[in-house]
Amino acid sequence: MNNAAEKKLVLSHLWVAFIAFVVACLLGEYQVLERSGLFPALDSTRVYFASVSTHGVLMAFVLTTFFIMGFGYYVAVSSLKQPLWNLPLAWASFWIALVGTVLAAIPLLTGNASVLYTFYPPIVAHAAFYIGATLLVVGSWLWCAIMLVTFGQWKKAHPGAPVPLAMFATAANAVLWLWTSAGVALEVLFQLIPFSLGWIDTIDPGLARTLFAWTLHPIVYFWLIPTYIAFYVFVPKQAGGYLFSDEMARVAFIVLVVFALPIGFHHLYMDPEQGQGWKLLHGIGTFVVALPTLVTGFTVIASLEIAGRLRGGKGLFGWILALPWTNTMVLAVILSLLMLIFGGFGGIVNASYAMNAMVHNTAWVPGHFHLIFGGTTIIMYIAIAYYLWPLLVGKPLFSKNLALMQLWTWFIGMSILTTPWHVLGLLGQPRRISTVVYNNLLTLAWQPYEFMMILGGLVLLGSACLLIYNLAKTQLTPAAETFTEAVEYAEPIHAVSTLPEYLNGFKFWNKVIAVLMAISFGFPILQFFFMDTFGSSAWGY
Ligand code: HAS
Ligand code: CU1
Repeated sequence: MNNAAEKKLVLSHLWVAFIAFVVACLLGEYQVLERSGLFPALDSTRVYFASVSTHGVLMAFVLTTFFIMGFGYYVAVSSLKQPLWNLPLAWASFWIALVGTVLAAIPLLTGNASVLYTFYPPIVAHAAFYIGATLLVVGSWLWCAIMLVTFGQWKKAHPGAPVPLAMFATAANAVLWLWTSAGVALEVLFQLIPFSLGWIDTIDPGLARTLFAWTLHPIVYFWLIPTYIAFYVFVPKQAGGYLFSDEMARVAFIVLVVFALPIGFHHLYMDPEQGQGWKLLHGIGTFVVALPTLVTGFTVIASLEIAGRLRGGKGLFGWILALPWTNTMVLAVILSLLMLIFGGFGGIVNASYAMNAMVHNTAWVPGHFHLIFGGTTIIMYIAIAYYLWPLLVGKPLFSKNLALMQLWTWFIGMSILTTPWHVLGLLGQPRRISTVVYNNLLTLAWQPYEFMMILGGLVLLGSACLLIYNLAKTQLTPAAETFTEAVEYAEPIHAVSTLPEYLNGFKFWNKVIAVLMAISFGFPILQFFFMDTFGSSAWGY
């Protein structure tokens, strides 16, 4: 990418993402301190829930959306080697999303939107929160349009040619996000905004939770796709090898997109508003969507093995030691995969209908998603930042050692934070509570784990600060010499010269998604319009 204007666009997005990230890490540490009950001066239910709502929104919506948009622009321009379609629209999208974020932040920080990042009614926030969140989503929709138009233009100019894998996956994410966000958009526009403005007196939480479940599963893959893009298109090259299979990667992205959507009821297993048959159907789909992750694990580890052997690694596991562990991208992928083993295992436990009863609404669930989102997913966002920053600012990374230390501390901190969280869940600690001081016996049993979590959070906060320091220093330190490195995308072992259209575009898959969504959500949503609903009154702020 040579154009300074495009680099500025990408950097602006990534800075917003990482500033949100570090603020959210600070809030996270406050939360484990407050919840532990060990510091009576901090005790405050009101501040706790304002903080945890802000933390969740910053991590799950602001960090992710801005990172995905910025990275998407970079991939589009650098992999397709063409200027971005409609730079002014991209800036408009940035500002709309940023204004939305600020608008939502005001009620969040003043305790008027303590509804957590899932904002389930009947708890209700100040309308500014929902309107702000809507603007963030509208900004991201413009990004989707830019990605898909760019994708289409390239295909038109190169008839029959395979779209570069990085852009194929980015466009897949844009398609996924348009489908994904429709559920929550319906909920916010027709239920939450009118409710928070007092235009309607009651709300149907069952319908709201169903619409949110439409969004809640696929959104996690919207967050995950940049991580998988790095796995496939950066890691093999950085490790000194080749991508094991380009086609397999496309299949994984397609299955991820198609099956992420019709399965959200695994978040509603313990809810009363949907029947068991529908839950079972969604449960089966959930196991299907674990497959692309297994395929991804296989392909990435195979690519790493190729690299390890090319570097002289011998024997069954000797190739692992031969990998360049001091390359930030390679270290990050190893740590990411390690966290995926247990993070994914936790997901499979959650997805198993009967076992879900054991862990639902316990501390196990935040344990699961901090490990697989904060760990597996975010460590690759960080690795992408270390890789792109020098290319964006035209200077070498300020300190590679600091970066390696930061990745290790992120991994160690996340392990210290999430292992006790899982255990606490199995011990029966509920999630979403502002204090763990229940009665003497429970408090005693939980306390050692609470200590560990405070320590884990502290390590993570330190690690996040190291990241920001390194990125800021990279950008602000005057360059000693001109920096000429360019982005390098991995080559597959077997180059692809032609591809069937269904592996090179999404027209067919959109139709499949439409059918699957009609089957899996049609009746469950329509039923609400054919039954007597009494609705709930507002609760909260
Ligand atoms: Fe999840 C709840 C099921 C993946 C995020 N999940 C959540 C929530 C979030 C979240 C945020 O079925 C909380 C929502 C809320 O607040 O209520 N999740 C799954 C399943 C998967 C899964 C089946 N989740 C994710 C990802 C997330 C994420 C990815 C974010 C990025 N999740 C659930 C369920 C719930 C849930 C239920 C509801 C719980 C409840 O009751 O509320 C799957 O995609 C996971 C598949 C992954 C695997 C792992 C394969 C392992 C591999 C690693 C191999 C590595 C090796 C090491 C061998 C099966 C591929 C190599 C080493 C070297 C050195 C080379
Ligand atoms: Cu899910």
